Amino acid sequence: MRKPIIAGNWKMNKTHEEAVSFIEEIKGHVPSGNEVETVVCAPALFLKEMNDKAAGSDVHIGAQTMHFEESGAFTGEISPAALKDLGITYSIIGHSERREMFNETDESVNQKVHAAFSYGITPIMCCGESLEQRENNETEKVVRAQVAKGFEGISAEKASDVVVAYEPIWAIGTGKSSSAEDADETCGTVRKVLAELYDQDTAEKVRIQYGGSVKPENIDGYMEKEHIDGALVGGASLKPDAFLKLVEAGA
Ligand code: G2H
Repeated sequence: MRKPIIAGNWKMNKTHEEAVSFIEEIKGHVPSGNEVETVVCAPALFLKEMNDKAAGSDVHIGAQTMHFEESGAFTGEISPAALKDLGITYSIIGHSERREMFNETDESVNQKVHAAFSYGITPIMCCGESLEQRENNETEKVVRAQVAKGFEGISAEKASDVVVAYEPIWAIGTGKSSSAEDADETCGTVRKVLAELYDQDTAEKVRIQYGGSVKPENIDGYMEKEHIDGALVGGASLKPDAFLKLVEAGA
């Protein structure tokens, strides 16, 4: 039985004060960590204080990206060692906005997945096709390649701890969500690829989230699907009441 995982991805939103008061507001109301894993992925500048505020609660704080090197001449980057030092235990890796705007590739995603495990960070590894790829019937091919490369060199034991977020790019922040059936079909493809790369048992353990315009009104349709174990949520994760509804739907 896979434990559902609902993660907010705030992207480049909120002030420091808003970030901290969000945690204050939700932390006493999230369902128990036995029912659902609750993660808030926030801008790096706010992580320490959010994590301090979340201490002792069922809310986990995550980064939105990280570098694969521990330290060095990487101006502006976020070190996985620094995240570990702050007690941060999740990071989104290879979000399509990072792939598109910051030149992240399947190869760097793979390096980051390896680095995440070296620093005790659970990777939330994103994959998903563009509108053009979908229209050319390339969804399976694209997602297959992203997953195969992303997991390269990762042992079966570690692989089962990776969270995969399937986010069709055309559904991100556009208000156009993928139908639950289509999303489940592609999440099923991800699981099939994992079974081929490892074995059925490992594939059954990996949690796969759907992401792309998920909101309180449509999350139930995704959560009831066989291969969907949670959601990575952008816009609708910014308001405490909406986020709490999403987490409750996941439980
Ligand atoms: C997809 C998602 C969060 P939104 O990027 O990762 O954002 O829910 O706003 O489409």
